[in-house]
Amino acid sequence: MFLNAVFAAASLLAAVCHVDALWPLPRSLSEGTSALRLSYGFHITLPPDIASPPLDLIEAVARTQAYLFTDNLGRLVVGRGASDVSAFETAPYLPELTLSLAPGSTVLSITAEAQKPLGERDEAYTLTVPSNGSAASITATSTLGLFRGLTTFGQLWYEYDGTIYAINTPLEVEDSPAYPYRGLLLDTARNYFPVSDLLRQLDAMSMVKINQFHWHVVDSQSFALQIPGYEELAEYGAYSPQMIYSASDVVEIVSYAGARGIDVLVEIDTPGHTAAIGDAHPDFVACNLARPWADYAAEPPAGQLRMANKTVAEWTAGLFSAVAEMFPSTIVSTGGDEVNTYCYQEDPETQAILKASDSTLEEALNTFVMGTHGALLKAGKTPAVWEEMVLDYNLTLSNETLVLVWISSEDVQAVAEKGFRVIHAASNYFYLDCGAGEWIGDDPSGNSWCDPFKTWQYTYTFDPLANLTTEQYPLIMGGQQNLWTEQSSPSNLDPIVWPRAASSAEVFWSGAGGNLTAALPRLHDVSFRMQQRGINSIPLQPLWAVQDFA
Ligand code: CP6
Repeated sequence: MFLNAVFAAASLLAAVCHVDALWPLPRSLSEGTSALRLSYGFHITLPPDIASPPLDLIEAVARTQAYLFTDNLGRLVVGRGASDVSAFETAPYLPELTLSLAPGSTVLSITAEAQKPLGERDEAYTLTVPSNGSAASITATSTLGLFRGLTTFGQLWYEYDGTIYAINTPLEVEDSPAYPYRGLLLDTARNYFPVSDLLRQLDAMSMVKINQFHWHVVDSQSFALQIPGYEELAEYGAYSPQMIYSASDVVEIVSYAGARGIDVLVEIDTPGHTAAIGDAHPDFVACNLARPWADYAAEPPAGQLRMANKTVAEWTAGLFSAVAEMFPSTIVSTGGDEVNTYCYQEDPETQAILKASDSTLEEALNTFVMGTHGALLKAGKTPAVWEEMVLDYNLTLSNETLVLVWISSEDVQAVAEKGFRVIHAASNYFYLDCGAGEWIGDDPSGNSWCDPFKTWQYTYTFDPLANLTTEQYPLIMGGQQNLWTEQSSPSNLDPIVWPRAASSAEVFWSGAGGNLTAALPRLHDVSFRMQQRGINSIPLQPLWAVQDFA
């Protein structure tokens, strides 16, 4: 009786002081309460049966090993009451982590696995950490799975007074993502970000197993991408010659991403959001700098491609062929949000073309989109579009088209009813930014000072399958948080994104239904670990906060 009570109290304590920092939570996790120390000679062994392991796997192993000794995630745990250091002062030492691929696995690089089509990316792994000092192991059927396992392994370790230790062994993790697409959108057109800032975002993304960088690289404000054969666009449309992503920058970004299990989905938003194309090609753009701008565009400056013009449509298709060659991803976005029809009604040239061909604006849009999507399909790509392209217009889009829902998560149902695959990106859950409203003076009241900004807690409560039928579930590919950068620059990039963007990373890896109270200390640890690795992630609570609110 007495003993039972002691055991009950002990296990309750273990539950309350559950201090590991796994994020996102694995699909299946079983962990004990024994401490384990990392041996000073600890090493990670590559799969012995691979003759020449891919370079990106070798480098990932080296990074993981180095982080174990530099993350120093210790002060947090002590502050939480796990200050009985004797528990690990006598703990066994872990000498080794062995990686192995299941027999018969095809050995590709992490990069090649990450760049596969959605649904073919094998991210599953098993991680075992015994408590007695015998070797830990990660097994998988792909190098990408091994990489995800390394990320999880790296989250187990704390530091106290020079000792690196884990407190939750023996540990068994069996893991794979609930959704294949877990993304982050960054807009580099409203404000420019140096390449080093983007690489740092990729580091942070990989820490929480985000696997898709949606790069909204150009927009009406600036055209920052140098495209072979179309160099004039950045030459005239960028903010400055320094604020351009060169073709070699793109190679660097894409390869840095790939080595961290991230695919780069580039977006050239068309036919709206294209005023900057008019800097190089004034004739291609209607309503460029029209007044008042609010009649012609969602935000200034107005200007969108003369999509009804055959020359413009063919030129744009050619642009997508060139873009498709720059990016190894199988997905490319042609945008399609916020097309302003009034602009085309007011554009004499567009009206003359429509009249001469006896066609409607919608037909012209369909021809234009069939051109850009045709170029992508010919290059072996899957087109992605914003939701208006399927909800507001009757276009003959391929069934394979991926649809990004941004206006409201309530629109997901309608997109799914049309049979398209969906990526959740809606402003009512997934927007990281403080919007354009304040800048253009929409709401001087001060009430919505930071709309559509969402807290990590709110994003975390999202259910990706809400209001859908079971038949529609397979259409949900995952989702992403978005940073539009009208009011962000390198000065606030990390703090406005991290750790909030980790919120959807867990929703789409682990599935809906996570517990907010239990998530807070784990996410706080993620943020702290990010800071240790040079990402300026913000805190969620005082450094020494006691976590036992429950
Ligand atoms: N830019 C582009 C934007 C937005 C979109 N597309 C946007 C719209 C509404 C809000 C925030 C951002 N700034 N190209 C919508 C996909 Cl609230």
